[in-house]
Amino acid sequence: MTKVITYGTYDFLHEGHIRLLERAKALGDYLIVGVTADDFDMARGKINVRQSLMERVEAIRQTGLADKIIIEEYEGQKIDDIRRYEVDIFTVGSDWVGKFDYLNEFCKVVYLDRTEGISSTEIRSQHQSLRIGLVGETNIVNKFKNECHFVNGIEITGIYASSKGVLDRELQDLASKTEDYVDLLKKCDAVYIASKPSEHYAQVKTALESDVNVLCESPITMTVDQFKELSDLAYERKLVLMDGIKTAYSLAFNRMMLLIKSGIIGEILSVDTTCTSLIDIDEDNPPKHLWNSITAWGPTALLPIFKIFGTDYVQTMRFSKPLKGDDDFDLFTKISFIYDAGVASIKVGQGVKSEGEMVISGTKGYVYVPAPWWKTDYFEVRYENPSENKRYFYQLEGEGIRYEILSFLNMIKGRKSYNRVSPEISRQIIEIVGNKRELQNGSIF
Ligand code: C2G
Repeated sequence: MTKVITYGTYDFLHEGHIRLLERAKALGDYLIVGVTADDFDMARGKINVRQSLMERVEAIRQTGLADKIIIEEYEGQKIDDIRRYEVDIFTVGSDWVGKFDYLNEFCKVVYLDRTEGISSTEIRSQHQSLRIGLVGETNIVNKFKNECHFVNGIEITGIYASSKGVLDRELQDLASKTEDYVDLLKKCDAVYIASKPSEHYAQVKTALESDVNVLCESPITMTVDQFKELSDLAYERKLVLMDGIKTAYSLAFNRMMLLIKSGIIGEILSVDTTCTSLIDIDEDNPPKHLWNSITAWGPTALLPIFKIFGTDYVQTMRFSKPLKGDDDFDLFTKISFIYDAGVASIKVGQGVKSEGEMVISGTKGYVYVPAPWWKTDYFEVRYENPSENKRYFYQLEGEGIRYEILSFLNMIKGRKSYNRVSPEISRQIIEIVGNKRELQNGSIF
């Protein structure tokens, strides 16, 4: 007798799950189905599981496909189960390719093709998965795809990318199945756009016109007028247009914001943020229109400033230096903001390196967030007397992307309170990032 085992959460059991169970059963004579316990899902970082363990087990039982149902409660249990039940084949969907190869030591491992875009019925019915399409060709798309696996109720339908170079195998395979952008939109309820900033406007517009919700890497557009047009369009069509700044969804960042608003460092007088990265720049072939210092880092660096002081600054002073041989590529920018209540500054570089920290200074103490502050799980509140200093640590799951995806999902379901970047902040980010005067060598404006 060939024994097969498979595992899953099986939240609101759907056709994709059932097809997988049928094919798993067909691999042998006896099927064991492991259903994840709530605690185990929490420990493995899976969020948004809506049904209780009992409901999920009952749904599996009703399919009549499982000869035995077990509960998966701990990391490493799969090895124990395979041994205990003398399993011959372990199987799971192709979204896990490679992840369970280590079980080959104990039994045969088979990855079965997932059922993509499981249903064409509207996600507005509460339990339907959200079918999401990816757009873009930067590494962040790989990260985003990986994070989608942790958010229950999300299905990746496909990816549209102008080049496939940096995409991982799974995405390259998906990309080769997508004919064009409009074709992708037809199969989606939502898209995540991480293409070049110059392409955002047209892509967001086409998506909204196709009744598809949009999460777009910040800046959403390069001009305030375009942003207004797209916001109005989203509003008219009752769609979500969300600004993708992952730091806004990090737990530590949000807790820190609440703490300083509660007065823990007194009145705030200054906020200073630095975000830089070194990239390979081919001087013979300048990276025209790619993410430069202000487009790649500006939105993140500006976020805490606008959240703390608002967007009503009195004056700015800016120093920008372009890449040699490409006046369009902003290599380094420093901007100072003067507010009635205090001052702030951002320092961003793409091809320049500095200490990526954030310091928020107040009348009673200061907050120090070490580099890289934009994906922090840790910060310190420091006082004159160091014995009063406090350290805070919050687990950061997936650089904030996981919670960004969950917020997007909740906003689509009509829960506006999940938005962490107000339209006013998005608008003001575009105002700053899109303010592209002729960049002369080291211009000040
Ligand atoms: N699945 C599928 N098609 C879908 C959705 C899911 O074939 N459209 C498969 C998954 O690949 C998995 C099973 O159905 O094999 C259960 O999916 P989930 O409930 O999402 O569980 P998952 O998080 O994949 O857990 O220890 C847990 C297991 O590792 C898998």
